Amino acid sequence: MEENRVKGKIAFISGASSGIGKATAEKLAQMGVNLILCARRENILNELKENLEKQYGIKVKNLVFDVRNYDDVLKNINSLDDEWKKIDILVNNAGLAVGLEKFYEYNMEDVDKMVDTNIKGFVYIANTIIPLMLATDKVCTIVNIGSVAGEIAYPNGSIYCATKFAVRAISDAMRSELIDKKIKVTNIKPGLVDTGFSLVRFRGDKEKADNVYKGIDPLYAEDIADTVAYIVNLPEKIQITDLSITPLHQANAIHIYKEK
Ligand code: NDP
Ligand code: 8X3
Repeated sequence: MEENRVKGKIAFISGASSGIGKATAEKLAQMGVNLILCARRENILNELKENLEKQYGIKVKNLVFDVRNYDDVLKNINSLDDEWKKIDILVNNAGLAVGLEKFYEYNMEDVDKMVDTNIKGFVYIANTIIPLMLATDKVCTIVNIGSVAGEIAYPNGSIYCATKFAVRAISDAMRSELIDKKIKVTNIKPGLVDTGFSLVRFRGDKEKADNVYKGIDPLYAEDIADTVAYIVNLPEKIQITDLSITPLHQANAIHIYKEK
């Protein structure tokens, strides 16, 4: 096995109760990383904490809050003990799509949900954690979960795509601003990953959600978790800036081959 450079470090993962965030928590726990897990669903986080601590002998701290509420972001992160504030790794992952509709047919509640979670919540988390990372004087890594939707906008995905274009823009600016500091910034852009994502997008309609992954062998959350683990475990001097990752038959957000 490759050298483990992350054992004993601290990772903060937003959106850790499902999909990519949950799989990343499991993968990093397996590598001996202590975890701060954030999401709104407390019961899932509690169960995850119990399992990971028991199975891997690591420490887990759960923070139950909505990333859209800046006061709660500040209150929760600032209330961490000094030892927990020494965060080495941030996986800024919490996000969602709601609806797949023509731009002029979106209702503003759904627009607000996507913008408030994927852009504002994303900013609130990074903005609060970066000063903590700078204070540690250690080499830290921020992994921002963007999307292939942040490279090419597809029909009926205007708002979601815009939020992921924003993740890409902010990641680029962040990386440049931190150029003389010890913080690496990676923007991972996954394609189709079979998680809770489509069920949320289609408001619980399982048939519509399953249809997204029909005729193609999609990625799974564990595939992205392995990629995150690879990135954060690199030698200190190596930074992956951008990384698109798709299933075999997906070229980008709009070009997907599906078997009939
Ligand atoms: P899931 O729906 O499985 O997971 C989303 C996670 O985000 C959950 O843990 C959810 O927790 C959390 N979350 C959502 N809203 C909030 C909020 N307001 N406050 C706190 N946590 C929140 O989807 P994925 O794992 O697929 O999505 C993770 C990220 O990956 C997203 O940013 C998504 O855009 C991105 N992505 C997904 C792709 C895919 O095909 N699946 C492809 C490319 C990118 P809870 O509900 O408990 O709060
Ligand atoms: C999620 C992948 O292609 O459905 O970001 O937008 S896609």
